[in-house]
Amino acid sequence: MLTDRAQLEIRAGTGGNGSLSFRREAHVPKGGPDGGDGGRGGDVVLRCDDSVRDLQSFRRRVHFRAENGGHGSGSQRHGADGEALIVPVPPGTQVERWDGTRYDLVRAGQEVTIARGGSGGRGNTRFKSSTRQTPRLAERGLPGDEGRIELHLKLLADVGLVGLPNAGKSSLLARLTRAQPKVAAYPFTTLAPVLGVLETADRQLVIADIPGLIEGASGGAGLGHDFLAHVERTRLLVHVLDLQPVDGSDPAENHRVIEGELAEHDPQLAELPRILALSKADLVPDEDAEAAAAEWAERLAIPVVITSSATGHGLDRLGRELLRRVPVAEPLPEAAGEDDVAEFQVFRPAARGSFEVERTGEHGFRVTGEAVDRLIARHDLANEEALAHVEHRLRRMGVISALEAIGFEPGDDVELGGVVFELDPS
Ligand SMILES: Nc1nc2c(ncn2[C@@H]2O[C@H](COP(=O)(O)OP(=O)(O)OP(=O)(O)O)[C@@H](O)[C@H]2O)c(=O)[nH]1
Ligand SMILES: [Mg+2]
Repeated sequence: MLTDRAQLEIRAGTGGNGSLSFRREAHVPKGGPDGGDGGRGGDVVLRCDDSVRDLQSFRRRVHFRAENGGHGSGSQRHGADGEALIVPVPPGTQVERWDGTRYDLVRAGQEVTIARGGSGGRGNTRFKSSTRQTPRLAERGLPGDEGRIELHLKLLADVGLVGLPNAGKSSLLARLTRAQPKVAAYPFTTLAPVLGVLETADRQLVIADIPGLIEGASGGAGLGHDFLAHVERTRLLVHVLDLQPVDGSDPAENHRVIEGELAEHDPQLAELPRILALSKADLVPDEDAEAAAAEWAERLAIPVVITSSATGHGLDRLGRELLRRVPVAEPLPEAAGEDDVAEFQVFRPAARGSFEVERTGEHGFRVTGEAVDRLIARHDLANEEALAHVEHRLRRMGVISALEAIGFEPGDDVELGGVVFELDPS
């Protein structure tokens, strides 16, 4: 059986810290700064891989973390970039990211960078200037993207077997492919779709055995909606119709019920090409089966195949019809980028430089905004020089004057990036 939903916890690598270091040479008491930059944290990438058929492996493992960037060190050595973590997912996987962005991974080779690694911090070498010969500050690396993603596998089958419960769908799949779905003499034996592959020398056709549909499925009866969602992406349907149902129901009425539910769920399903497979032919006299087939062929003007999973009658012909009528899939176009994959535009955070200031008490203020948060995350505020640098940057960004405009005075408490500290810009 196929697991068709999974939730994963994703975390891209944190960037490495920049290094605070000075050259040491025998004859120079104190050399210039030589701290290298931290490396970038690794990305987490989802890759569509057709050797993966389902989401089963995500039952055992839900945490996926990419490598952190290495820290910078003296002698201007940069930290190594963290390696990306590649997570293979089966074709047909729909992904929803924590921010609501959705991706469709349909064909082998498609990739999506689902979480970007954090950038590395700059080493103190980069802070050297004519007025600052011995910078005693270096940046910290930033955390990478992190969050929960949901995977939803809509089976990517070429052919869907549809019909009422007990019609003989699983039996047909077992005869046409190497799949071994459960078969039993009662309805609702198959509770989740099962895939099988019909193989020939030069082609593979994926066939999905869809659990039995019932009247009202399109309105949600049974597990109707879930099952019908699986049918959506097939390219051909085999309607499996029992020639002589044990419950004594009328095949024509049964046929009408299934077709009605398909059309009700999605009018496009009504447009999919079809083959009618009359099942369990071994249970009725040959001439009755022939007569029924002729009648259906005239009524529907689609191929009608008389089959028996018990004797194997008609199965070769059914296989040939499937191969003939399902078009060969086009190969993945070259250089397919992420743009081909994203169903929706990536959600963009507010402009980088923007921030908001607010008063939280008589001598308390709060500043929020992405750029400010990043600035704070970058620096060790216990380090005097780093703090002075941060204050300088806040002033340049206009944060200090915005604070002053709402009554801030040097020495007041200010919360920046979630940290409260006394701000005394000189
Ligand atoms: N005699 C005979 N019995 C068959 C044939 N095909 C299926 N059956 C029987 O019909 C019953 C139902 O078969 P399944 O293949 O499980 O039917 P299904 O359509 O998958 O049923 P659900 O999974 O419940 O929707 C079983 O008892 C099968 O042995 C056939 O060609 N000849
Ligand atoms: Mg079944």
